[in-house]
Amino acid sequence: MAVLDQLTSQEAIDLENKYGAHNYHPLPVVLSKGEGVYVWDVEGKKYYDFLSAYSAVNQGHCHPKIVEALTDQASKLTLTSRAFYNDVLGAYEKFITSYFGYDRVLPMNTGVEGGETAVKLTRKWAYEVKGVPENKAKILFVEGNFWGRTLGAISSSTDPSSTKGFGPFMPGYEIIPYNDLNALATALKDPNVAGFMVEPIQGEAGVNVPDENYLYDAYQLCKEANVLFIADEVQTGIARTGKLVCCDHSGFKPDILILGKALSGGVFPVSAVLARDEIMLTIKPGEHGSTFGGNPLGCKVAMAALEVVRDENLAENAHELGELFRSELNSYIENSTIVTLVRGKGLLNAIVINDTEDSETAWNICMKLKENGLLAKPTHGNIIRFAPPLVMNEEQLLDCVAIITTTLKQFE
Ligand code: IF1
Repeated sequence: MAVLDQLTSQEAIDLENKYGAHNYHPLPVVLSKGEGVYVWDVEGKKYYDFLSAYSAVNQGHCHPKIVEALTDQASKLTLTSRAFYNDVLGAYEKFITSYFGYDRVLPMNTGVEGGETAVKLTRKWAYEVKGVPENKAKILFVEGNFWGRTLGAISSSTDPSSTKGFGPFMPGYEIIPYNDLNALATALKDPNVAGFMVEPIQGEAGVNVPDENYLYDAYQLCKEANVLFIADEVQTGIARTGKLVCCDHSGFKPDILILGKALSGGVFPVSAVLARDEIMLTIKPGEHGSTFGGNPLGCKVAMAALEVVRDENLAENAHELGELFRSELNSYIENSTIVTLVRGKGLLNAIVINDTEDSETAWNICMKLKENGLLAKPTHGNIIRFAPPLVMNEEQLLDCVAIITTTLKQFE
């Protein structure tokens, strides 16, 4: 069979099993086309995408404006490296710093590179501005965090599936409980603490939404301790939770803002770290970067992706449809024996199945959802994350609610 022939689903799965690393356990569906809120498998079956590539396609699959930006630039200039200037990066930097309200941006590619960049900036700032003794800077992380798969990222993880077998780990990290201001206040007593990195809502941990006042009060505690508040908005940013970034719900601007995923609408890997001059200018020429960081292709795609968010009012849409989704699911939960709660903000939501973490129930529900035309995947055993593209309309959302509740009924 020539690999380029149209594969059946099973043939595609067999190829991955035979030739690829087994670092994922995907739902058995093989996608070949995406458009807006829909994806199609190789046999032509149509699905609602309720994962959005982990919130990377907030603007919908293959958004024409973003794809056009990609194809236009792709035939002009894709990559110069930062050894030379190009005619796109500066314009992008002006655009994105104005869009989010920061002095400067350091462009990278993946979300975890954004996190690594934020950690390096925080340490540099600690030594050059705060006056922490060399190599003594500490960064606080919270239990249940997830910011990627590099050794720097997993060194802060409390999840054995992220850490087991990958030691030894990065020093200078301290883990405190999430949503616990007393624990943060105690940890901030250490003068060597330089930063506090946190997801405004913990995605991978199961869409954990902290108390309403947590983020703002945490930010104030950091300010009083001269510690940088680092918001990992790789998953919660770009309108996903009903505001441009999730911290906007709490009315403060993080000292360092990390963006990724939907920054490019899922068309090209683009991440960004935004900060004020005092922090960003601690990194000098030759001290940090990446081959593709700030490439003209990614910059054009990101500008188009951000224009779509603004022009199509995706944050407002996510807010309204999120309210509707949780209201509909809460009505269902009143008479459910298997679903204990629905939680989230905007269109980042999850339901908790009242079963043990290692139960097959959530997986089996997702397999049945797939049969019924909706794709979602469990996170941590008994939690199912629901995160459709933010371009969804009310009729489509209610159609999805019907699919979800009809499917759940089969497990009651
Ligand atoms: C996988 C999880 C989600 C992230 C936050 C940084 C990153 C991520 C809050 C790193 C990435 C991805 C990674 C992907 C699956 C997905 C994921 F389940 F792993 F945790 F979304 F919840 N900060 N999350 O969520 O960004 O380097 O991947 O671009 O590794 O399986 P990245």
